[in-house]
Amino acid sequence: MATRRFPGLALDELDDVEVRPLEELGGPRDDVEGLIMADEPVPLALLPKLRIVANFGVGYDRIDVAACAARGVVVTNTPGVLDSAVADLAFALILAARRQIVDGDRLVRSGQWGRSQGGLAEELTGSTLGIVGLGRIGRAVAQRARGFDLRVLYTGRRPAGSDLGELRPIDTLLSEADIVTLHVPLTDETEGMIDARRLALLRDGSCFVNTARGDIVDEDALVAELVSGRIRAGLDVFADEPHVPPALLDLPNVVLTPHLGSATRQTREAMSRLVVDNVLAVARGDPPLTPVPVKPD
Ligand code: 8YV
Repeated sequence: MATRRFPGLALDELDDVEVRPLEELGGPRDDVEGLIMADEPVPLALLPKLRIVANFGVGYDRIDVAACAARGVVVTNTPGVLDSAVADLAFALILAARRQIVDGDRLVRSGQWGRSQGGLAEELTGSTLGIVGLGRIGRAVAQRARGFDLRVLYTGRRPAGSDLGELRPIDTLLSEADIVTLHVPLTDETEGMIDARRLALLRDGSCFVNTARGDIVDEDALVAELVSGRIRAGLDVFADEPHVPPALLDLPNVVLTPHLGSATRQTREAMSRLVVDNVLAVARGDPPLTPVPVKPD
């Protein structure tokens, strides 16, 4: 069963796939052995014969992996194939917010160009980029930063001395960077990690970008900082998608996108390929290619 029609031809390699949103499941289904979905809670009680949950995405914060493991259900995700797309979008948001691209677009469309060109933006080249989480996606962001001559600071488990930048404790990174971009998964440790106190550490005029998960940030506190006009932001993710805090909608200092991080044709097709390869492996009785690790309770 797939909760929606995922892109690409790979899905056609699976026989007998029913496309049905989980909320339309109705009752128990003992004919479903594989579930393809995008970071949704798994209705284990309704799917007694389930063998694999193949998540279309790298983040799996809404899947109870331990409960699945206890039932013998394998959970897989799609790491690696979306790093470039997400890093590209992070830079798109950085450039859009920093160079006032959306504001400029509005100015042109409203016929105001000529009367005004808008205020001057802040240059990206040569500024300091803080990467919160130097995992696969964070590293792809750091590599792109080289082309903009950015000084890179990062938090993460990698030892100091990485050639991609300078390791900093998170509070120091937030107060030193001109641009902060989040690339940690949503976990118990990272939920609400960027709280009001940490947001207050951001420098005046700095730019905050989130392509990871909305719940990593105290959204109310972020909205308050943006309403005050003290910082800029590029936001692709929100705490309660597709709900976006109404206070953000008219702000000129925030660029909003609808969770587009992995949304390129190439990446989404690669994600579908990996999803299907995981399902086929488990169907054959082989180990899955990219299983999600089960953490001990
Ligand atoms: C979504 C994502 O899975 O990989 C992730 O963690 O958030 C995205 O790739 C994708 O947008 C499908 O909803």
